[in-house]
Amino acid sequence: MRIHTIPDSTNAERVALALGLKGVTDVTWITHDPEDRSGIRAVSGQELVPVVEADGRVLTDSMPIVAWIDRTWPDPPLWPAGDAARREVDGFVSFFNFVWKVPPNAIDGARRAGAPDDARIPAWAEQLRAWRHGFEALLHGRDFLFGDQVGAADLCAYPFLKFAVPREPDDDLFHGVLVEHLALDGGFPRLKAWIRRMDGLPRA
Ligand SMILES: N[C@@H](CCC(=O)N[C@@H](CS)C(=O)NCC(=O)O)C(=O)O
Repeated sequence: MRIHTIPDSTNAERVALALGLKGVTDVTWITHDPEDRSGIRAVSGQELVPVVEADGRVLTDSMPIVAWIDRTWPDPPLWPAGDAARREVDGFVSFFNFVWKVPPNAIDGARRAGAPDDARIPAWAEQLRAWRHGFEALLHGRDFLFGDQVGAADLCAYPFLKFAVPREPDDDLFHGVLVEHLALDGGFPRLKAWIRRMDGLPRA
């Protein structure tokens, strides 16, 4: 399997974690220059990573890729058994991708557009801080977001939420937004412990 990425890609880390948990090691990572997407476009017809090439197929979009990994290597399962429980996890993934990501992307977009004084930034930042309570609540009485075993919801959220805990600085502007607005302010002990637990998982 070949996986196309860029340095420190959050969405590609979802895939690295899924493959690591499955024990899949036959993976070649191809890291592209973020400023030159021509190779990614040539392979997949679009510019975002991760892109997986496997069995003559080209797959894009990290969580559908994680679902494909789960179907291809069923153990350990990344989604719970039962339609209702699966749907709950899928609902979380949709929330995370289509709702939670909006504020950090909007703040990042405003900064890149040279509008760091955009009046909407404080509201987006406050929304990000408020959502920390929801993650803390999901971790009451269990080690992972939807149960005692790591699963798709954890892989989906962790590469972004990990910036709540100080780590090696990098110069990525989007990561900087997360560091600034997810800081745990000395609270959120379950969220902090979950990030440390996730830090220790294997990656392909
Ligand atoms: N929905 C896609 C989003 C992929 C995505 O945004 N990838 C980022 C890297 S983490 C990227 O390629 N960004 C390029 C850009 O914004 O120009 C997924 O989950 O894979």
